Amino acid sequence: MTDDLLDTRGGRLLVSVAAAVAGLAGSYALSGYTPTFVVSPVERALTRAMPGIVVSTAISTLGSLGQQLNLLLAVCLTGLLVALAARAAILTGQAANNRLVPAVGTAALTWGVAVVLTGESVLAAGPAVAAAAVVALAQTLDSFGGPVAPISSKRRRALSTTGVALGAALLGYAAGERRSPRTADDDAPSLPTASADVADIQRKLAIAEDASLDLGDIDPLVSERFYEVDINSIDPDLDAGTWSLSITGAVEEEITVDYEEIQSMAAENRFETLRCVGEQLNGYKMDTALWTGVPIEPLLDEAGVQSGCDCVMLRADDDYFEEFPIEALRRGMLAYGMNGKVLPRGHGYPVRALVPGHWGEINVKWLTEIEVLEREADGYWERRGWHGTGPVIPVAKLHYESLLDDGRRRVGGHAYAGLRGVERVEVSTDGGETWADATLSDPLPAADGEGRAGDAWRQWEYTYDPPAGGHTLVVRMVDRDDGVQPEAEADPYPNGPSGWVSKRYA
Ligand SMILES: Nc1nc2c(c(=O)[nH]1)N[C@H]1C(S)=C(S)[C@@H](COP(=O)(O)O)O[C@H]1N2
Ligand SMILES: [Mo]
Repeated sequence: MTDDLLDTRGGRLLVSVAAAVAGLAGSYALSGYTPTFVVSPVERALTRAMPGIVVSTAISTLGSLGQQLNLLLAVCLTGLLVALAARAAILTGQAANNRLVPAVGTAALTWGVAVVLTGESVLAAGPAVAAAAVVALAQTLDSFGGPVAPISSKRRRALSTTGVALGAALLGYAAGERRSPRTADDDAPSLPTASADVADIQRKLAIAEDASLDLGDIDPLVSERFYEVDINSIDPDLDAGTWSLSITGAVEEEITVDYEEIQSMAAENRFETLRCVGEQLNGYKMDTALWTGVPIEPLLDEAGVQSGCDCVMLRADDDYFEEFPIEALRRGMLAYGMNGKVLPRGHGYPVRALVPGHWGEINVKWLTEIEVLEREADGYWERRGWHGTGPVIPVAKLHYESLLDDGRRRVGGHAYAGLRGVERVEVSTDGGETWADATLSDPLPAADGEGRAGDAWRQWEYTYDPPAGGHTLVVRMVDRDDGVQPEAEADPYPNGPSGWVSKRYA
């Protein structure tokens, strides 16, 4: 028995794990945070395999933490695959007494693993070379040691190997960060004037700014921090040049349009609010943007819809799919712009669907296919027990409160009712006995400038003298047909949050 690091089980374990860390870093260095990163396919498979009840509970109780745990699990599993590859190569090399096999074998096996996972044969060189380099280094350090080297030198070699793997991880992380497509909405480039009526966008954004109530830190009428909900943590990274959208299934003629064709159609700029069915009643997954895009109806007519169920399935590049009545899609648009910018990656670049008045989940991002169906089918979330394809449940939220110098209290928030439109917001300071009207922001303008936007929220504010002793504040919204926001309380799962937002002041 020699004193080689690789001759002990612990040494082999250490080197295999170090090779795995370097391998993941090597993949990240070349791919960044995109679907060609080796962890991404594993994460997608885990997301898909996760039982519905776990996902639903994770969403409503853990929020995005559940997703981060899933990503962590995917990182560990992918790392395990690379570590096993390295270990197999090391053991084979030792059995064959061949000094080339450990590193070369690690490279070949890791490359294979990466190709099977991502289908990318060139990018697979990243993890392969990085993992093999760590194995080769461990061997090289071993040959410096020699059979009579003291035990401390083995420890030093173990430390060097760990250090190199961590260094590789840091370098890979830095390189990958630079390669990762930007995700902040503000970083998206402005829409080119050829594909957008920039003057109309500027005018509408200015109107929204003027109409916004000044409610401290809460979002104005055009959200500054638009929420994001994705089934995977690693979003698709699509190329508008090769992207296309097909209308398939029960149609007279299947049609396909590309990005350029969509950009050449008559566009419009629409304010529209999205709300996630999985958010809390007074949560923050409800936002509004000015979207630029084209109406979907003419494309449906061109294809000639012949559905047996008057229903349609939208499919996306992240393997997401949602089914709902085609009627709703006829009012929808294909959006490629958001607040005057090119649609950001996190919100569905290059093109997403917007379906007015419905829960966020059918506003499919990274849209690739509109399949007209013969028969009803469940979408991604419906398979997991959610009922989120219908109209949103109206809500008035309470996100702002401040005490004025004169002792009065000022409260405010957003109210949204989908296509019903917010007509009034009422506030009660006695637990719902009596109600007073809040002040509302002016409605946002419709796409064509005539009248109000059909599917946008409004802000409300109310100032009052807090009664002596405690009191309960309740807020509710009234729609354009005098329909009062449902009072019945319900958790987000499965139909979306319902009830009146209230707060007890001692
Ligand atoms: N392709 C795809 N589209 C998607 C999703 C997704 O995970 N993948 N999430 C949906 C959900 S649940 C919501 S609430 C909205 C959120 O849109 P946003 O991330 O732009 O706010 O997108 C919907 N469209
Ligand atoms: Mo959602």
